[in-house]
Amino acid sequence: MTRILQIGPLSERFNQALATEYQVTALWLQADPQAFLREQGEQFEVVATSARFGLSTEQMALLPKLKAVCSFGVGYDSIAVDQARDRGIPVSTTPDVLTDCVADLAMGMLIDVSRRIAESDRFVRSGKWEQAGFPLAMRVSGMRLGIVGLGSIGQAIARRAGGFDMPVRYHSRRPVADSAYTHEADLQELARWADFLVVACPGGDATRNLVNAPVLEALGPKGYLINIARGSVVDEPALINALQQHQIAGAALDVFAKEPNVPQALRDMNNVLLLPHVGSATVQTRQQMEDLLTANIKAFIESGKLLTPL
Ligand code: 8YV
Repeated sequence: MTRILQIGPLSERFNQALATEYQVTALWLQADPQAFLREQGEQFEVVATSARFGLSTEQMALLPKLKAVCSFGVGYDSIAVDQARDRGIPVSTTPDVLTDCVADLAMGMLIDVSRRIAESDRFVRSGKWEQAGFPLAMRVSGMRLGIVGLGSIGQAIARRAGGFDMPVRYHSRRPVADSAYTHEADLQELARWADFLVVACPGGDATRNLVNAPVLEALGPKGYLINIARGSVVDEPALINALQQHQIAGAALDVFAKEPNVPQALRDMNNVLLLPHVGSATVQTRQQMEDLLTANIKAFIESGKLLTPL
């Protein structure tokens, strides 16, 4: 029977269902996970993990019989995909099922930070409304939206922005074929043009600190940054500096450089919306992500093929 190594816990229902169906070892329950892998890593053929728990280069090296990696989530920057490719090990993620929810949240964050929704909620709760009126906010409809990365999530954000009559342009390494939106090869130029810059590209080495000090400066004092991708894409100290120097108007962040640690400087600012990495976190989407993870594991064990390989 194929032995599965599960790196970290998902929902209780998922953990139980997987363990009922297959022979599963929970790595997170081992006293010393690394020592466990050194001693027993050779028995596992399939890894079940998530974008959060990943599978490091060191871990993968301790799994000599590994044949497939099945992950929950669309990001794979935490998984040693280069080593997997070199060893001919296929990796699956859970694309598409989370696209709508992440794009919905990106629009929600954009509207929140510009119309100052969370900030005005704090204003009412603290009793300040009885002393003064709330300052004016920034318009959303008709404003310019720059998207970094026009994959399926970026495209879903662009479609939603159409409902707000927002002109859309995007930056990516290569123009997306047949896209109706204008490609901007220079990210600084896109930031200069945009009122809102939404980060929707993959994380990892290729995009590390792509949104840096010059890009934030180009976004300018009336521009907002929204990040639903990975904290690694934004130079976090440069972002804090740009906010403190009022070089940009505000930011809405669902992801951070060292989750779950959010720098105090960001927490101290009223024009910053902070969310605990909840882009895909709805009952419906998380269920679909777990179902797709299970379906990938089942397909691999039964047919040797993943349903949604990278
Ligand atoms: C996940 C994510 O919720 O899909 C991704 O890449 O970041 C989120 O949807 C989370 O990271 C799962 O572990």
